[in-house]
Amino acid sequence: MTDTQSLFSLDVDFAPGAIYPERPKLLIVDDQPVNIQVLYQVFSASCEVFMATSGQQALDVCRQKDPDLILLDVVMPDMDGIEVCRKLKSEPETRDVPVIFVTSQDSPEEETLGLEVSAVDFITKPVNPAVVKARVKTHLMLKIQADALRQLASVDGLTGISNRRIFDERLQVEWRACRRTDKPLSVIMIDVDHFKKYNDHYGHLEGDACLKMVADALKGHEWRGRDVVSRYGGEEFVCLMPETSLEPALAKAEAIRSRVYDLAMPHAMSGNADRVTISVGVACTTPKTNESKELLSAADEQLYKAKEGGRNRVEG
Ligand code: GH3
Ligand code: MG
Ligand code: MG
Ligand code: MG
Repeated sequence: MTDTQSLFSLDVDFAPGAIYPERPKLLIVDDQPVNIQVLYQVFSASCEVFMATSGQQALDVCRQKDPDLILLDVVMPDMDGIEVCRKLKSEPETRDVPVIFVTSQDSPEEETLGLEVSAVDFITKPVNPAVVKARVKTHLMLKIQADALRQLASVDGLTGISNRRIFDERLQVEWRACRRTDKPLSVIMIDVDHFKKYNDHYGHLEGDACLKMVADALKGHEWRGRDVVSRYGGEEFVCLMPETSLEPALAKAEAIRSRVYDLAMPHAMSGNADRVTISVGVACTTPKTNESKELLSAADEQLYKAKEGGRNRVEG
């Protein structure tokens, strides 16, 4: 492989659907600029290279740039590579980035310690360009494969929004965060009205298209960074709004309901509306216990009330 070729020019097709980035993002960390220079020359043609000369800078650049792989020096004055790696692995945003240690400390103890803090590989200085390139390529491929699997496991195939697994995970995280900070947490539950009749009348494929339209209407709203919008199952959707009290959550729910109404998707069997409508239940609490499921049950109860009250409405 020459320097001007993509690292993936010898594509091995291990991840169905995996898209190899044209220029994978590589972070090189070393307190000696001359060492960075050596690695930069190996990778600058095939990767987008970021550099850091201290442990703290490495953490900052990693959070900002979201690299696909890190080449990490071990011995550094402020924070050594082992500590940097521990910190990266303890944060959800950075824990999946593979770390390869590059160090002159080549004792078995050092290597063991490196692997114990979840580094994927260990390369000793002075580096051999062909070897470091081959190892980086292998770990980049594994990273891309893992990204593809993570994507498959978190996105709903029909609508492209996150699935229930992600929602349940985020609910746990945000429940704990709001409990710690004494902030309210709101949930909006959405259910398409008379959807069984829709399928029966228009067919299952049209039903699928309808669910996609509803999901797009949800996605199209302005959400805040920590909000989560998921397909909860079947024709049910759910939104999580951390640090949001009942009133703004109700306003959001009403905006969603009217947006779906305004899509005016024909539904001949919907009763009065003649179009696809949704019923929405909203609940809010400031978490005090461990029982996050109570918030979902409360939203579900409100959803039931909206159905009982004649559908195409918000309760909370
Ligand atoms: P209600 O107004 O009380 O909610 O009535 P409903 O008919 O919407 O509720 P019900 O739970 O009886 O029916 C939900 C229907 O949603 C039944 C199921 O076939 C359909 N459904 C669930 N998932 C999918 C899907 O992925 N695609 C399609 N087309 N239909 C689905
Ligand atoms: Mg060093
Ligand atoms: Mg339902
Ligand atoms: Mg329904």
